[in-house]
Amino acid sequence: MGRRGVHCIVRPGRAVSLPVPNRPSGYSSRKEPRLSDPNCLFCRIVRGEIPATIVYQDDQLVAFRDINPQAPTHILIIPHEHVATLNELVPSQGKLMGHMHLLAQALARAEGIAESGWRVVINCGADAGQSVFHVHMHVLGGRSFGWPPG
Ligand code: DGP
Repeated sequence: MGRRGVHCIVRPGRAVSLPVPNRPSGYSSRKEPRLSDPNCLFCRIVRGEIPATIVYQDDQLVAFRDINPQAPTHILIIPHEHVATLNELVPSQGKLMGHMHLLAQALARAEGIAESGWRVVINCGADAGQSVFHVHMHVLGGRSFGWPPG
């Protein structure tokens, strides 16, 4: 049990080796991420200032149920550190993004949707409908989804 009675459903800190892709053009050159933004809603959830139904947390990530679920399972995974959008991601955060995907997989299993199918969505910017500017991964499942997305 962790902070506020949270259950860890996956074991944090497992070593993962991911292939390192060639650096694509347009990669951000910003080196140091900003750790926390006092006015950011999701930073405030990380700090425990705003309540949320947290299903997992470790020293890098928090996962909690979306306040406006679009499917029977709708969980948001966020990093502790403040990254506004995928456009601001820097190479040193690549492992963190891998960690987010592995947590999504573990949550899908825990929610019983791994076999029926599930979806990961990261909205980036206005045209994608991003409304909270702290990178977050939607983990959705428990119903059929259409394609292409609306
Ligand atoms: P996006 O549109 O990709 O930026 O998704 C933001 C999501 O965040 C949206 O599905 C609703 C959710 N959300 C916004 N405010 C809160 C909150 O205070 N608590 C929780 N649990 N979810 C929130």
